[in-house]
Amino acid sequence: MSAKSQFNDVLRLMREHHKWFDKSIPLIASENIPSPAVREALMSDFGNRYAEGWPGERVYAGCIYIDQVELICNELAKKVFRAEFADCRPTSGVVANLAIYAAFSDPGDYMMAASIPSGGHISHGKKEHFGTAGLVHGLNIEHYPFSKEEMTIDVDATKKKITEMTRDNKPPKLGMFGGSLFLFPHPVKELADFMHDHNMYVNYDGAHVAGLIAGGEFQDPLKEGADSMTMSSHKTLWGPQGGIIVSMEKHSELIKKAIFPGNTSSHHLHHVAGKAIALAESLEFGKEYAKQVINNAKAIAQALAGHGFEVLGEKRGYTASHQIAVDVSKFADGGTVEKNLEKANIILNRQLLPGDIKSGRHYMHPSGIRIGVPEITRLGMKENEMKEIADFIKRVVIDKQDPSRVAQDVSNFRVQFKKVHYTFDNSVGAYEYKSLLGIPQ
Ligand code: DSN
Repeated sequence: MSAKSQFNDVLRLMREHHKWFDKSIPLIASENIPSPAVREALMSDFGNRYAEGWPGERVYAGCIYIDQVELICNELAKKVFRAEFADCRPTSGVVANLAIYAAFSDPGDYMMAASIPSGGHISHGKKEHFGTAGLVHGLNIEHYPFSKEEMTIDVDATKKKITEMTRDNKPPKLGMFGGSLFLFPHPVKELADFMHDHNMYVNYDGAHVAGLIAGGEFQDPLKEGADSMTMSSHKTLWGPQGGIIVSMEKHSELIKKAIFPGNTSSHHLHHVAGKAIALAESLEFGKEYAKQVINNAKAIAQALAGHGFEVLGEKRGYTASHQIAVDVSKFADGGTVEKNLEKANIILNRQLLPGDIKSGRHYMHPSGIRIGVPEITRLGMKENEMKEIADFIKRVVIDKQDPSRVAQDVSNFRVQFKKVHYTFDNSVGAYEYKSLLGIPQ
């Protein structure tokens, strides 16, 4: 195959991807659709430059405009997250977590975190599972005791575990809250003082829920006692892919050094511009959006439960966040369900649920699926649409209808939802392909 035909293939495949998402229902909990302004930032020349260091103290020339944008970005992040200090340079949530590990711990130290089936993220993981914390920073990980019924960390059992670890000469240095399967707030205010009294630092990984925290509709980790909060800039917060750290001022110097030179060189300046735009949108529209996200997540949970699905967290109203977890094992394994729904243009991911590893389930065939509503909410969908989506899911998973038939109905349903909402300018379609080469869509 010639280089020119592969060049053309890439351009064609990107257009195909846009067309597909334009007629699909995107339900991946860790994704969102950025505004046209964020997409414009990603196309700018900022992405071709270097700006190592802090604004005004760069290692490179050529940063006059870049510095101004980065300062705006940090100011906005402080305002949005009600923080004394913000640094928008981490290039991802994983890099943000690595910077916190470097700032607050040494290799060989112990960290408390949630296990993957209890919602923890790979970047909090053990070395033997190739998790970032263990593999890259050499941390030893101990998992929080977790209550499946409450779908959150068990406070009393955690205090007992920290006490025992301290007694056994394995005192934890860092408590990591937050994660990827994240239905209800974690007990930061219940545990932060206890952890500080045990000489621990407390970080909250708000990758998933940053947009909800920005809108004031989830917990407020820094107020509740966390030393720092790491996050992704592209999940419920609707920016470009990347990371942000916010903290108290007293930790700022440690964190800055841990980010540069510790964990970044180029910090993807087009993404910093995009983060600034997303944060400005969040300041203006974030509260209304966060409320609707949570209402939508509750509505889809109720509709699915009404169809006979086992939605986790029933006792607590299924969810207080942007996502729900569904045990689909009485119909098929999560991997099969994910694949069948994808054929119907309903895009979500399979999910390990608490107890899955113990019962010998592989992550390719877990018992669950995870459904997130950040992207469909940004497309303007509300509670009624959640019922329609639950019907589509039932038709594929329970009624075993031909997914291609459902895909047609999904495509018709999507016709009314082509624009990004909660932004200053949505003149370009959400998934409209804008070609610099003048290639028609
Ligand atoms: N693993 C991703 C998720 O929660 O989907 C986040 O990095």
